[in-house]
Amino acid sequence: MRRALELARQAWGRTHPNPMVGAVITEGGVVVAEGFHAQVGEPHAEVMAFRALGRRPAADAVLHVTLEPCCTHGRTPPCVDAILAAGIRTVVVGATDPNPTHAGKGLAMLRAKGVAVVEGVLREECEQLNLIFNHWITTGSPLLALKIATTLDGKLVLSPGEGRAVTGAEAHADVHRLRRLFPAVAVSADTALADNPRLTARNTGAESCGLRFVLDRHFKTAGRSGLNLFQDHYRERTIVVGLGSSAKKADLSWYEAEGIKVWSLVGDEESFLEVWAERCSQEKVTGVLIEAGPRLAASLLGARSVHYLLAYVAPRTGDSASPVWHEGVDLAGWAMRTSIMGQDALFQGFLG
Ligand code: AOF
Ligand code: ZN
Repeated sequence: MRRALELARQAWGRTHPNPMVGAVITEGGVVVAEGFHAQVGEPHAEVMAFRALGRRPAADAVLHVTLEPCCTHGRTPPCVDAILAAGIRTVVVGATDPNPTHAGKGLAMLRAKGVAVVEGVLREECEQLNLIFNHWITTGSPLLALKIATTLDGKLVLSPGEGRAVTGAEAHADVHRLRRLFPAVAVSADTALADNPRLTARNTGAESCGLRFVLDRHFKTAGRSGLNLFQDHYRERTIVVGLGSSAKKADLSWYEAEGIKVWSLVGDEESFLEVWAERCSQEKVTGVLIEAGPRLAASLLGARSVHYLLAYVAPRTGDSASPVWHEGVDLAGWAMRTSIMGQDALFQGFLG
């Protein structure tokens, strides 16, 4: 199952709206074939493994798959049929498919045909792998994930002159991994203007870029042709989202002339994020990673408008004094060791 998970991850961020799935066939405990689901419309992981095997499986062959095999005709035929046709008698499964049209039915069908089914192997990892799919397929709306990087004293901004990055190299790489995973990334207009981000994934491998939302209620990015989001070679993936009621004609025609997409929403300040999420649902955007600055983060958390939180915490202090810390203390320079203890992060080390 570990190997099947590795295989599934080879399609990291490329299977939307489908899940990532990996499959391994063993005979006598030895791996004889592997497969994974590469992208929507392509064969499922199980079928890829059967193809890789290229012959009838041995009588003792076991299929290991990270997600329950499907039992309905979607864009591709049911995997349960392929498994039965191949004569596989034992199937080991990681997670149950949360898709309501499957949701345990595939497992029941296999058992009804006398196939031995072992479920829940590395279940947590197999479920976590598809957190976007799991939300999308059960709600029909995008998983809104908020990413924040704060200092130990909860600030999102460092003291002037300390540079922009709050967290270190590993956390930074992790954010790029997430950008690769999510079909879309969002920032506020304030962040777009202040940081001029690119929002592409580029830490390892080839650069990739999903949809890039600029949450800009009053279209204040109009005319800012110097922004990377408006001028790099992924600019057709940038969408400026604002309120139609506060849109000036001149502003909207500027975006149009520049060839930048605009979603001019019907709503008000209060319903803005909700209406945006609804539009995402219509456009089949299954998940959005929101890289928020202080104001957007506070409003999203306050209104509980996001489903998932990624909070990176750095061992240093922010731009103003806290009850405990002076501003601008950098513990990272003091050889801190970080450990995760249940839900808490521990920073320990000698203060140099
Ligand atoms: C599997 N193996 O590798 C995947 C599964 O439209 P389709 O035919 O691609 O079916 C999509 C649904 O099938 C998807 O919503 C999910 O429930 C399941 N995905 N199932 O047995 C796979 N990708
Ligand atoms: Zn399938």
